[in-house]
Formats: sequence, structure tokens, C-alpha cells
Amino acid sequence: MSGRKLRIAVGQLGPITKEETRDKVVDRLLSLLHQANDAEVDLIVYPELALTTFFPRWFIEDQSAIDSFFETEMPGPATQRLFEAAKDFGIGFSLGYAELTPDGHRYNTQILVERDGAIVGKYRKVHLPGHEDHETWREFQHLERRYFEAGSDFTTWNAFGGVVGMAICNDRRWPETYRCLALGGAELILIGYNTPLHYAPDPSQDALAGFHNHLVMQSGAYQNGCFVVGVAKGGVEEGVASLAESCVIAPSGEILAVTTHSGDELAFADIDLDACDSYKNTLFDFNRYRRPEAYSAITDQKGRITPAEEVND
Ligand code: CDT
Repeated sequence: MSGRKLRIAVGQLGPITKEETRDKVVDRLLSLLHQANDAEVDLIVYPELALTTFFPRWFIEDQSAIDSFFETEMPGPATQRLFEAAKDFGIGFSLGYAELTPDGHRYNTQILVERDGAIVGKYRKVHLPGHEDHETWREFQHLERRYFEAGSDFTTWNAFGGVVGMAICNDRRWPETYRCLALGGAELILIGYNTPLHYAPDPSQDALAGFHNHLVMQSGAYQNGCFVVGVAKGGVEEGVASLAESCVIAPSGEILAVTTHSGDELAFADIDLDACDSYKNTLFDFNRYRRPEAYSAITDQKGRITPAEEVND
């Protein structure tokens, strides 16, 4: 498509086993890329930590075993093929992976690659969910807070004819994510996720996992006049069932495309970034209607501060 009109695809993945090699995973990413090419897609979005199994589900003490899940270069030996094929097709992509920097920092990262093969954006996950220590009472661990450092900002980039931002999984549940990106002009927000269907601290939320997934992304899209693309690694991976339901959402909050099963699957929608204007320039005209002077609690405070007890004397 042309200009600010894009055909955008979710490149949803099913489970990746612990034994599956990077090469095998890249074969699957390439298969989705070929389907995207047949469908004349401009941009395909892959999930969070898309090159390996979701390793934070295990408590691992051996640092070299942990580091085997991380990439030290991007593109690297396994992903070079993906970059080359995408460039040959003229398709852009966004990919989540575990990043180990040359100076030894570890992040949960997502990149944005333009249609010419250049990496134009890199985002490091800000909201790290789960816990730091081995919690043996859980059926499985969620040790992102042990294995990753948190990223520090929400950046936007000029790409694909518009302004693009990224967020990763748990970030999508926080309204601050979308608002910070929208304040940076975001028209298109790309989000990869791995969401276990079982939430150990409060299993009463399990049945609502799909509802909450769409609720937060649809709200984020509407309240900020953005397109939002959410992409899962779904299905039962190493015994843990994870949500699929990847989707493309319009600035109206409506879902334009959604996957139908929990395996590798392509779904796409045609979007026009100009459609953001009808929301950004009316009901959500930030310059006209926002009241940042009334919002100081958002940045001055971390937790809740309830009103002081009333004194009756
Ligand atoms: N990957 C990721 O961020 N998953 C979280 C699970 C929360 S429960 C620890 C999510 O918000 O979907």
C-alpha cells in the first residue's frame, strides 16, 4: 500500500519448546513472513521473546544457562536470514527478544525494522511483572524481575509513514504506556506478549484473561487516537497455557483483525494512519483538553496515598 495506508499483520506464534533451536524458530518466522508477502503486507509484528521459549517460567541458577536465551547481536547468526528475506520482500517487522548488551545488561527488548532492513527503533520493557525470587508455591515461575533490568522510557520513531511506538506485554495493562507514547505523537503502537492463562496470585482473574487483554489495548487505542497491534505467543508451551487472541485495533477502539487459534497464524488489516486524526483532533485533542497541572500525582507518587483519617473531636 502507499503513504500512510498500511497493510499490517500480526505474526502470532504458537509454543516454542525449550529444545527448539533458533534456526527452527526463524524458519517459523520466515514462514509467516512468506504468508505476509503473499498477502502484500507492509509490516508484520512478532511476539515478545519470539526466538525462544518463555524462560522466566523457570528458576535457573546457572548464569550461562540463562544467557543461552539471550541475543548478543541483532541481527545475529540465526536472525540474519529473517532480516535479509524481509528486506528482499520490502516488508518491515517488529521482533521481541532477550537482549544481552556488550557491557552486560539484560533487557526484554523489541525492535522495529523498516522495509529497507534498517533497525529504526529499539524499546526495552519498562513494566517487568512477576517476582525476583524462587517462589516454590507457584505452579510455574514468572521471574522477569530476576532476569531483566527495566527499560527507562517510552520513545517514538518516524517510520512507516507515521509515528510508531512499542511496548511489551505487561506494559499494555498500564494507561501510562499509551499516554506517554501518544504524547510522543504515536499513531501506531506495536505490542508483543506472552500471557499465561493462570495468574497464581489471584486465579479468579484467569477466566478474564482474554477480556482484560482486549480491554486494555482497545482502551489504549481509543483514549489516545492510535492504532494498536497486540501479538501473542499462545498455546501450551512447556505445560503452561498462554493466551492467543492477537489483534489489530483502530483508534475507534474497534478490533479490525483477530487470530482464530493459538498456533502460528497470520492475521492482517488495512489501516490508514490518517484515521488517528479524527480522535487526536477532536475528543482527545491533548493541547486543548488535557490538564497536566491536575495530574501531578501521576509522576510525583508511585503507590496510593489515601485521605488521612477524619478526626472527630
Ligand atoms: N510477559 C508478561 O509481561 N506477562 C504478564 C504476565 C503477568 S503475570 C506475572 C502479562 O501482563 O501478561
